[in-house]
Amino acid sequence: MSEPSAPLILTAAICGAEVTKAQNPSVPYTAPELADEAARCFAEGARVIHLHVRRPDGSPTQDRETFRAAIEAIRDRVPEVIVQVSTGGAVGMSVDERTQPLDLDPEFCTLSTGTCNFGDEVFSNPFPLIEAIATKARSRGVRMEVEAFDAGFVDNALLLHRRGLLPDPLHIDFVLGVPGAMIGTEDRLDFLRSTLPDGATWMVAGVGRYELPLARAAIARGGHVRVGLEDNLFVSKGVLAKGSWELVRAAADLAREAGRPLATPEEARRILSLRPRRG
Ligand code: KMH
Ligand code: ZN
Repeated sequence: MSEPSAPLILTAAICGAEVTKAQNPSVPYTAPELADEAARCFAEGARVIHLHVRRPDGSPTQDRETFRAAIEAIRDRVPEVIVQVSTGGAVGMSVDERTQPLDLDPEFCTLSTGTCNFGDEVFSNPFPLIEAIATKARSRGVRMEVEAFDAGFVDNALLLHRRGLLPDPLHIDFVLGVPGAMIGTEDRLDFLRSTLPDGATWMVAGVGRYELPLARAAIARGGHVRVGLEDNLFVSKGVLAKGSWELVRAAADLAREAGRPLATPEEARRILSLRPRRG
């Protein structure tokens, strides 16, 4: 478990699958827009870009070639940044659709380890689907970040870990505040942290109004933090963020206040146990 003074890894969730330009014009859709936003977030201190991609009309896709174009554009602008591809995609996508970006041998991906309500829909992750995604990621040497939207997701991740499908050390993102799943209060965070084995690393992604309060709580407890328009469109009540970079800046300000240095890209790769990039 990391110390409250340990380097802090900030992840920027710049796009997501659900938020739209109609809600916030700064949501990026195209490869150049994604690369511009990634560069701005990196400049503010983000070391990981959690990546979804869109069709030109903004609809979510997990298309391999769309991911390839986005990753290449991001790499051209910010070669040092860690790109984490989503295998969650959008509600209703098949496992074959969701795992397409793994064919590109990314260094990092997500793995949602349970099923929950997601607004008025259901984010469905039955065990055979979770195991199929984990098996494909493992076979290609892609490091996985567990996305835990609820307490049972953590228990499922521990089960997969015991079965050898999730390698050591576990790295878990507590995604709290999704309508229909666990809320983003500090008592929930403290309970979830208490369930982790020694050596696991953890972070929070607070959804909506929970984003910055949970970031502050995680920073104080030695955890890592994800912010960005995927999770929250506003920098303060009623004020749209000008981009994910503004939310990264707010999280970096919280880190400075708390005396947490921001991780360099090298430190972030070491803390996250990432393998060296293959080009
Ligand atoms: N869009 C959500 C339904 C992930 O990226 O791995 C799932 C999600 C998780 O965003
Ligand atoms: Zn996502």
